[in-house]
Amino acid sequence: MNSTVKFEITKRFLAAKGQPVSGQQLASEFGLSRTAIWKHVKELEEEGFSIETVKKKGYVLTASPDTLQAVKIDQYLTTKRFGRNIHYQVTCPSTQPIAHQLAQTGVADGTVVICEEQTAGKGRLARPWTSTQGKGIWMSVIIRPDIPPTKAPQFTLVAAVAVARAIEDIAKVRAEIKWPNDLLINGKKCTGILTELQADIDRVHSIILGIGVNVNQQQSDFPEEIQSIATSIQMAAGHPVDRAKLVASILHHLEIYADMYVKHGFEPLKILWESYSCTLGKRIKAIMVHEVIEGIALGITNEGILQIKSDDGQIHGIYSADIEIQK
Ligand code: BT5
Repeated sequence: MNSTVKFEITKRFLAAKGQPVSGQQLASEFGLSRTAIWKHVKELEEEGFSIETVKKKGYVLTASPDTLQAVKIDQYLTTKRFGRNIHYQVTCPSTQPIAHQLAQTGVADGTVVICEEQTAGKGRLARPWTSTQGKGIWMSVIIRPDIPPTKAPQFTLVAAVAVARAIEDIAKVRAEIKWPNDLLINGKKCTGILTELQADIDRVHSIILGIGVNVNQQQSDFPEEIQSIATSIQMAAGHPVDRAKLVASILHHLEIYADMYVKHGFEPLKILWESYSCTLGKRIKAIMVHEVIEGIALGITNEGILQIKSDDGQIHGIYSADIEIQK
């Protein structure tokens, strides 16, 4: 859980919002010497926190680094379970394999693996996912719903709605959902979702929900090959966005919607999903591994299957594909 002594002390500094926190009081509260408290303060300074010592009053936190360590997210968390256990790393190849390993050790529902930079971030079908240092949200959420594996793919849609709601709440920017796993702002991709599964034939053990959000990149931060298709929330909002606040909001909505889905199925979420969709009613091309289908996107079923009506009037159910929206 998010609760070492250093975590609790930092939490106290953040909650004080620029007011002094007494070293003596912290020492007696945590059963530590004042020197031990001072050592924690020095460690925090090394991590980029600015802390001033005010005589007879205590320590004042004047600035904190723009990072996604557990304590930064925790100050905004409103959830019961999601994000109450956060594994943070500055850099890692990908948060997905770390989450897969943790899931096998039986960690709690809603455990999060998050980092500042991925050196080998991945998308679907082993495609690369660019994860620039300190500019985005690169996280995997471990969810343990009591559902059969056939009901797992809808979690991509549930997560898409949660992220769209969070972007709207925190940045006041409207993102649209492109079935199945992309969020677009002004037609360009700002979020990708990768849903992976640990299951046996009739029961899900864990869903590893990989969520990548471009938050504070400028266009030049993206590699050339994706500059014309990628965007960030900052590029649309016109100002930087607090990533920790956005993570907390994603987890808030994700917990609500995941619980709703497990309890009531996809139907109540479908209306919400449709309200964010930029796919429905459009002429689209669905590109699958062995087949391409063109037609009008009619809607999604309660199973999350996209229905396309091709020119010959036939209705096709698509489980997963890359979608091109035609002009
Ligand atoms: C996705 O795949 O969109 C799923 C991305 C999931 C990323 C998260 S980050 C945390 C967790 N850890 C991981 O390693 N992954 C997950 P797909 O639909 O296959 O889209 C991949 C395509 O998006 C690439 O082929 C590029 O064209 C494009 N792309 C790559 N990086 C991008 C970025 N940062 N922003 C927008 N588009 C990008």
